[in-house]
Amino acid sequence: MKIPTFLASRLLLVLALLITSCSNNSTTPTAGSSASTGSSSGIPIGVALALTSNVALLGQEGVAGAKIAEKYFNDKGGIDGKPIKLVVQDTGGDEAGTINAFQTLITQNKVVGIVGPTLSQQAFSADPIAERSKVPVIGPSNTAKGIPEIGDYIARVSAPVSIVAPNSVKAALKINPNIKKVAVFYAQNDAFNKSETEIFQQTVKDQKLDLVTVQKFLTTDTDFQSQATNAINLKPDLIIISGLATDGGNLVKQLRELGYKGLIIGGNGFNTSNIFSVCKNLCEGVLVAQAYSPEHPGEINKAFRAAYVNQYKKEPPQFSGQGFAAVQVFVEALQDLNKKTDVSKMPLAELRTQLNKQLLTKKYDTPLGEIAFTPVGDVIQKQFYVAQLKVDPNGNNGKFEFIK
Ligand code: 1QQ
Repeated sequence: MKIPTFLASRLLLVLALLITSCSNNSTTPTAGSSASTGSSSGIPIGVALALTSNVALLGQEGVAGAKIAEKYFNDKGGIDGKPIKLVVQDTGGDEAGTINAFQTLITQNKVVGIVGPTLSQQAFSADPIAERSKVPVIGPSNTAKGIPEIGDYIARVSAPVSIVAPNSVKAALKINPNIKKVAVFYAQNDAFNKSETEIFQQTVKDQKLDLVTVQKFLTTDTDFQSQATNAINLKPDLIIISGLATDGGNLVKQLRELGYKGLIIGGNGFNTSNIFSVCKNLCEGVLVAQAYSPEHPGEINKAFRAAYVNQYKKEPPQFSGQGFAAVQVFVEALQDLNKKTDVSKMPLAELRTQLNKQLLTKKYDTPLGEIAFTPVGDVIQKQFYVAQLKVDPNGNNGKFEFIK
């Protein structure tokens, strides 16, 4: 069929008008107005953490804490009667998956802010996307140097390696004042582990100890025989490992199997009870510094701990405490904003910007204790702890025992 030219151009015009009216949604989007979340289901807060891959051992604990916070604050009335709704996107263990998760949360789920990602390695590539889109991010477990400095919209509730890591070296020296020779291991393909090992190595020097060797590995490694043998030959009294749960746990196991008897410190990547399934009873005695203690006094930690124990039948781990605190920061900042303007009616872009400003100005009474933020968005926290892994002889049950 031949269409006359004037008709064809009319048709094209109608088509063009149709397309623009569809894409330029005439109402400005507000929090919770997206089709996927729906205003009736609550103000959407994004969670971008690792639910799959080797990093899931760490990421799932963050999600568990965030979900307890969602229920806790909604039971208390949410944002002046309006509930919040967590939108969880799995990042997997790498950067590409994290970028995807961030993009989906920002453009499709239209979240007001993002809790995530799990690793600093992922944060360095995905946070700049949120920064460019002006979406506030709260890192629940990113501890490498330089995270808050990624941009104005990036903050964290996870205290940096420079503050947390030295505590475990001091605890090791208390247990064994005769430590002289120290061997350090780190995963060289991960931003957090590279950052953490710098602090550990500096602490060793500051304590006037002898750093006898620095051994490198990859977070994907399973065989550590050559590095472990190299270190053991130098007869260290203390071994310090910066790795993630699976590689770090396997390294501990192989060091013990090769006969190393001295103290071992694991960095923040060891901070999950999932480590027990990797090194079983050979995890016994490993020291790990903590930014959370289940024993922390105060109502909110009591409620968080009770909810966690009730659901998981064990004490809450640090990453769950931090996941809770990250959601709490968004909720309480939203509550404050809502006193001035109804946040559910605010245009989304404006709400994201206001929320980002608001959250940096407050103090929060969290399960981690009282926290606040520096102007650049780093957490200010007062109390830190050191725990020692305790495993029953058959290696099936383990726990983090806090050192007094
Ligand atoms: C980081 C970390 C990890 C161990 C968190 C799971 O501290 O990547 O910054």
